[in-house]
Amino acid sequence: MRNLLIPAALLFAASTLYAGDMPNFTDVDADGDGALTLDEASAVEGFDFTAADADADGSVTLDEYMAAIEG
Ligand SMILES: [Ca+2]
Ligand SMILES: [Ca+2]
Repeated sequence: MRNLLIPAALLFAASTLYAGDMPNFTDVDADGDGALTLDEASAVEGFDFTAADADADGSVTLDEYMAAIEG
């Protein structure tokens, strides 16, 4: 029973990600400085930091985050 519950939870998490249900920028920005570091962004499962960082300055702004999660 326990072994069946874990994959079900993972499947559910994956399906919500594909539905575009990403966390709010302010929730991910742990220190509230208005930009996401690689560490902060790594808390978002399935988020491609390098792809989202459009100007490659090592941080993801709100604009870059929104563009990334909206595809
Ligand atoms: Ca931050
Ligand atoms: Ca950037």
